Amino acid sequence: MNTSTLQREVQDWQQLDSSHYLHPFTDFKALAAQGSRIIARAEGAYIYDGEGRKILDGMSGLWCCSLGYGQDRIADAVSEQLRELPYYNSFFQCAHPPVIELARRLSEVTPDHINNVFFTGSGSEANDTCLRLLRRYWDLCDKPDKRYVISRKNAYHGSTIAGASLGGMGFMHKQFETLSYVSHVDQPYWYAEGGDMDPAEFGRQAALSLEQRIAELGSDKVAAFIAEPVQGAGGVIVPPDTYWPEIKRICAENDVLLISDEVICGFGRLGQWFGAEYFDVQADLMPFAKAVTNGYQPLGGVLVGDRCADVLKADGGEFAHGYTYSGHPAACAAALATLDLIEEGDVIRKVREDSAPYLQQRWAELAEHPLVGEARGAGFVAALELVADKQSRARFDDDGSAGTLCRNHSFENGLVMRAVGDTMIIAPPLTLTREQIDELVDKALIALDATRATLQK
Ligand code: PXG
Repeated sequence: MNTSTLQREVQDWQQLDSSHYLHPFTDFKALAAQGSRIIARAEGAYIYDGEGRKILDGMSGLWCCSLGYGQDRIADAVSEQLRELPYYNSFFQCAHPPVIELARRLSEVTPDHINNVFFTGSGSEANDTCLRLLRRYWDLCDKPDKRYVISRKNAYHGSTIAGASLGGMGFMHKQFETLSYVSHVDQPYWYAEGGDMDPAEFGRQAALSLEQRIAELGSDKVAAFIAEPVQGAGGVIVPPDTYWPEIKRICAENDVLLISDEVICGFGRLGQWFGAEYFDVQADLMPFAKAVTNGYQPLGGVLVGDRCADVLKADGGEFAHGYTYSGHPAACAAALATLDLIEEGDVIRKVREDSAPYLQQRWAELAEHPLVGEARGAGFVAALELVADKQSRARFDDDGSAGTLCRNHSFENGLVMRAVGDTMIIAPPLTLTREQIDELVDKALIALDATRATLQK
């Protein structure tokens, strides 16, 4: 196909797109004026746009394609499963081999105290399921007053009513009625909120806001605390080392269940199977999604610790919850193939011992750039804070404009970086080679230089 035909095709796609397709988290009018980026295909760590440009995908799709694209084993597993048994449900005492096998495999890769799983179609549904599980669990424990779920400001837990209520995004809360029994406490975001405090002290203080809220509500009223091990969509916020040990203590002392939202951190992102393990946390519930199928099929779920599962399974009666696509055979087949690839490729150990330390070392070099106030990260996630003044950490006046500029320069220069306000974030495929890590950091640097040049105009 010659370029002019391709150009026309892209424009046609853009036209049809803005006429008929309501995108997620999108200003429809702005999109129609600008036209969407049409992504046509993908291979390895790269996506290709409608003009055939090759772009290193620093976000693994949307934090989900952790093994990169072109994984034929997953595609074949899905296709075979669709021919064998394309659908059957797990209601009415039915089950099928892929869902049972996946439940078994997940209990192998989770910490010892987690041996059960409830399947959903997404991370949001997984967090809805957490709320349903919590209520059932505490009712069965004869503690029906334990109703409150404490979460954190600037958390992201999905976009259903439950997910978005659990999340701590003010701009989302403005657009619907949040659940009355969700309460938000401080996040451990040292760079933005730590001021002159030292990070360790700040981490402790952020954790103590949970203790204080539990005291205000009464520990007999609090069901659980939910948190991402590292906040993802909020801007890759890596808590100070002091944070999680305090959280563990507070939950244990107050008999408050701990939910580790593993939708982003799960399946190797931090160089451990789960983010909770990276921080040495034993969670009671672990919602997951995304990388479990390498993004090849929509699948989520909640990994349920023995403490809850034992109660539900003993004399719990019917747990009146489930989705048509809970444990969809093709999605389970995709997950099984993904687990095979992770295990056979020794992916997580390689990330932990080799590629993550290299990525973090190279990423840290970006802190030298005049626009960068902080370069931070953990495992295979990382962030840059763009600031007007490094010394005072002063932001640019128009919050988000520098981030958007940098994101656009980055894309034009062949790298997907995401902007959260003026925080640039990456979560690239775990399979990046050292050469590709160099390419990523080099391209990020070019994007920073271009952003600075534009800002100075
Ligand atoms: N929990 C966490 C920690 C997430 O990151 C969800 C739950 C919800 O999952 P579903 O599958 O329902 O989307 C997520 C999703 C972003 C972005 O802009 C992040 C997510 C979704 C969409 C956009 O970084 N995370």
